[in-house]
Amino acid sequence: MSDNMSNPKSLGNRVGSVQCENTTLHLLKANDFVAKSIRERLKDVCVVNVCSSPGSGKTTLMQETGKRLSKELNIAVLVGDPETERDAVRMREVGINALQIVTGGMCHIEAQMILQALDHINIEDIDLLFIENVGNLLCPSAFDLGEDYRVTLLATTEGDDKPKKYPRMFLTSELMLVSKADLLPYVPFSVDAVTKDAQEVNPNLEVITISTLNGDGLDIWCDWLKAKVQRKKQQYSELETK
Ligand SMILES: Nc1nc2c(ncn2[C@@H]2O[C@H](COP(=O)(O)OP(=O)(O)OP(=O)(O)O)[C@@H](O)[C@H]2O)c(=O)[nH]1
Ligand SMILES: [Mg+2]
Repeated sequence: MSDNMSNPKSLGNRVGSVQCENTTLHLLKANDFVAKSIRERLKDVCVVNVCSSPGSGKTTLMQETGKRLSKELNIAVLVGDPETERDAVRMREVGINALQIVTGGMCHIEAQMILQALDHINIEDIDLLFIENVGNLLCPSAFDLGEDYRVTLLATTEGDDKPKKYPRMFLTSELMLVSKADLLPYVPFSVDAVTKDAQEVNPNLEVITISTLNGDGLDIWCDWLKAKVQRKKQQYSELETK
């Protein structure tokens, strides 16, 4: 009996091609629909979607930001990971209101996950909602989560060639944070080169260089955030008075 006959799933020697419909596009359309309803719901909350490769320093940055801003702003974090609640635990340890979204192995957060999570936090009291996305420079870039701003961290240990290799992430971000700046003396990484490449991908991209270890750039980052929260509140009060 030929291999083809014994295994009904084998394609054997068949030749030709199959034109597959791109169902991912439909998935993204559905995602965008949910993202729009999140924006409707969070009209007076500034939402910042924080993206990066695994380990670039997202959770550590949320911890430091919480420590610096929690007296002025009510902050909550929705943190996505394929498995474990470790990041939410780390944030709660420093007093940040954090809810873990366990994606069950998925490499990104989708808008419907945010919508479900919103039912579990007291959103009325929140000024600033961070979403820590799953560590990945590819898939999260395609999913609008209803955020106002997308911020992408790129650590000095990752290499300065990443913006052109993963352009969509940088194209869809408002701000790039060059993280782990304290390691610059030890790694072959040029802030000028990465800024040039990233701004060739997205001329409107702002860039701040930070280190959570020695505090470099964190005041500039916090001022950036406070200005965005203020702007969102102003937009909301203008909407209300119309
Ligand atoms: N040298 C240095 N190390 C840092 C800095 N920020 C974070 N780290 C370290 O980098 C490692 C990863 O940091 P995390 O904050 O867990 O990174 P993450 O992006 O949240 O990681 P995932 O959630 O797994 O994607 C930890 O060992 C941190 O202590 C920094 O500014 N400088
Ligand atoms: Mg993390």
